[in-house]
Amino acid sequence: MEKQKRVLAVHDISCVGRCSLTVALPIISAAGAECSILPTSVLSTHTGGFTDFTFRDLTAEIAPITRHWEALNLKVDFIYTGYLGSFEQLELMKKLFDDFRAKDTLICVDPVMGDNGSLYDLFDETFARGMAKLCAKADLIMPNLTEAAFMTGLPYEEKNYSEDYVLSILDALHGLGAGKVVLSGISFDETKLGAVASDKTKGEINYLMNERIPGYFHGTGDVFGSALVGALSNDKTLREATRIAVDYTVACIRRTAKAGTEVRYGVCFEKELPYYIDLLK
Ligand code: PXL
Repeated sequence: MEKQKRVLAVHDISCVGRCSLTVALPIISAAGAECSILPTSVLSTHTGGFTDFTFRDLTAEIAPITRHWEALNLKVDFIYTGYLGSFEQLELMKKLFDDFRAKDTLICVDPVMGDNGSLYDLFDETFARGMAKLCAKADLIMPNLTEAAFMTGLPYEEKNYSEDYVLSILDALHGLGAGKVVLSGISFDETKLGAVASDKTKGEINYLMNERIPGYFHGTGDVFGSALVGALSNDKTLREATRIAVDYTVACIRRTAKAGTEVRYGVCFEKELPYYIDLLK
């Protein structure tokens, strides 16, 4: 029997709205990995499209929780961070990486901060610079184009950009420090959308595209990131894992568009889990 991998997912709990931990746990579990969690905050809903949401910061819990794990001599194969709510949490993540990085641990940072050219509520440009410093300590980062632009200081281009533009962003992202970059939200023509996976250690850049389904769908970044980490935990290469994450995310979006559900409640990823598991075979 091969050893089951352990992924530590560090995100908020948005109780309603299908993002962060309510997405990471089921998807990473479906991939067959053990998904341990470190919740960074608890919100009644996520912050996109809802007003009057509650927000309970859990920063004070992080050090005691991780101290207990250290006493257990806990080992993790992947650390996967997403939504972080404060500078203090960025600092605590740097310590977490130092404390739990073993020889084969892959540190994956999704610098969740924005989409479509703007930052989510509660974030600003100073935070983006702080997040860029956290990315320096990661093996793999997975920003979308908006987050990439805010972290590198390069302009955000909405459409009609060239491959040179994407290559310059990738270059700047690698410059932050990570050897592996998966940049999502890439589109060279109106009908296709996908991601580019760049593995500097191998000198490989691959574009993984699929159909663009018109509209904006909330929480897709977390579906994508979780599916990517889940696939990597199945020993897929970065290129294969990105292909799987793109195809699964598009299937979830297609199902949501057909169902016509309110997009702020997230994508219908659950019924596409069998498809994800098939992709992993
Ligand atoms: O899906 C990203 C995300 C995660 N967590 C919270 C959010 C968002 C995006 O809006 O608000 C709390």
